[in-house]
Amino acid sequence: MIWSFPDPTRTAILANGQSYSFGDLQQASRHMAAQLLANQSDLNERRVAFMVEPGFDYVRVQWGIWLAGGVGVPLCTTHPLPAIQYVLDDTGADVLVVSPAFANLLRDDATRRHIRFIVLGEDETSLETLLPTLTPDRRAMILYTSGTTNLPKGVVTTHANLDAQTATLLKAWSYSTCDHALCVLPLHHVHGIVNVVSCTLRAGGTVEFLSNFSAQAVFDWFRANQLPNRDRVFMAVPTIYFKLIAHFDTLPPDEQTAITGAMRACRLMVSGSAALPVSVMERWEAISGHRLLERYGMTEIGMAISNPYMGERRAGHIGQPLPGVGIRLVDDAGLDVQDDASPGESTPGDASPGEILVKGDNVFLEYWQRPDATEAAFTPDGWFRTGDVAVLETGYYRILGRNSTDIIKSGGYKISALEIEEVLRTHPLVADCSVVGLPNDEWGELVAAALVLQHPNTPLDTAQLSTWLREQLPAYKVPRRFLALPDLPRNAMGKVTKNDLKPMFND
Ligand code: MLC
Ligand code: AMP
Repeated sequence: MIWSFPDPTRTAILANGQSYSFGDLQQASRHMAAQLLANQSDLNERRVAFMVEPGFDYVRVQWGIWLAGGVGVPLCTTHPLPAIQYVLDDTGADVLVVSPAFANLLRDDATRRHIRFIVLGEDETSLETLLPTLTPDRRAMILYTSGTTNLPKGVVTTHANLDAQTATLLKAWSYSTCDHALCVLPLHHVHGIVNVVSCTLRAGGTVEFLSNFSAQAVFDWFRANQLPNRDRVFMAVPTIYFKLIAHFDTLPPDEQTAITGAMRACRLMVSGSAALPVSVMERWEAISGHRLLERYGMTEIGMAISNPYMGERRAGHIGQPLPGVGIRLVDDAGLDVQDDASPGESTPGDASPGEILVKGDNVFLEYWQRPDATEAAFTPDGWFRTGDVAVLETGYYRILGRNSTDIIKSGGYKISALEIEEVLRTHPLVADCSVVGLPNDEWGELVAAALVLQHPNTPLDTAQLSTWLREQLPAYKVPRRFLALPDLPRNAMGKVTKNDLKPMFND
């Protein structure tokens, strides 16, 4: 999944005040590949996990793994150790590459596992070696996603998948060598990896990295001097636009005016990974002069449906299928709810909701070592079941929700309620529990837990419980609301009725 670049002198990456050309990136990636290969001719899809800060190092490691024939497993830089260990166990990674900042966190673990441990800048040599020739059907990457099972699953994409996912976006959103994109997103998910970094670099544009999101730093970036002949591109989740608006509202009027002026020159601003509230879209348009392009995607499929680059960007809607991506809406019986497969021809009033099914070269290969889950995720004729329910309204798809209350989207992260429940049940004070997502303007959904306590008369110390949870779960999975109940609402089959539970948090 490495592309050839006509001009090696062009700037590929800006990070930490340094500038790196495409030539630098290609050479550094080949050195990394040579180091990973050692004396082998091909990594043959061995898994290489890497916990590397966003920037030049991240990309050279990712590309080095691909050049060497390995499968890249990017680790979240903020996850607690148990969450990282789960990914290392599940992938069976036998090489772990880390930035120096993470060496102490992971060195002992790597030693215990007897896996190769490479600390960037410490254990490196500038080697060149013959690189393997890879066929597009080879596995390239595993990303972990939470689903309707209690443990995250590894989504395996091939080089061909990544090629299709990036090629379709390059055309649909007109990426070019003139692009200068800002990356504020985490680099263990497709939004940051594919849409921001891979697409921009494939087009020959420049990616500038912020190590993590800060509203002021984003506005400073818009206001900083423009690179000559460059167009700024910005992509984020709705929570980030919400936070940018909130910060903008605190700034003095002259600063607001300057930011607004700077943002108008931007080529493209995109929102995705969760539903963009119409109020956020409208307010952002007033501030920036840009009508956000909202699109729909998923770890398993990259991007599938998008509002047009040119043409009406309809608020509250995700747009139309991207070129090369097949989309169907089906009912519970698996029958199409659309009479007409060409979306532009539907009329108001004919919309019936259905689950979105997706087919195309963009669709992932498999869940890592979970053949049953992979089989269950596809229809017998090969359509991927997204679990998202949508309607088609005069040529534009609109998401209505998901067919499972066990999946929560918070801050653009997908979270499995079952995973959090499983951890909560191991706490000595918790007899039973149920986790739900509550609607929230800032986060999309807020994680909330209803608890049946072992000792109902002893008050629950939620601060202590949160601290305990944070040692095991990433911060964004830790419930922000707790509610002690004598019992959980259940249906006749004994299953907790989460839709009945949610309003109880308002009482
Ligand atoms: C963090 N906090 C939360 C939270 N996440 N509170 C409630 N709900 C959440 N989900 C709290 C933290 O605990 C902390 O509080 C405070 O907010 C600041 O934490 P932070 O980690 O510094 O937050 P911040 O940097 O502001 O993070 C917000 C964010 C981040 C929006 C930048 O969530 C993010 O990067 N989201 C993007 C995820 C993403 O890339 N998804 C794409 C998936 S791919 P305290 O009390 O601890 O100080 C996909 C497919 C597709 O979906 O279509 O793209
Ligand atoms: P993930 O598994 O983290 O890749 O998240 C994918 C999920 O994010 C999808 O299945 C949708 O539920 C949700 N999603 C992505 N984009 C949008 C959008 N524009 N509107 C609503 N939901 C979205």
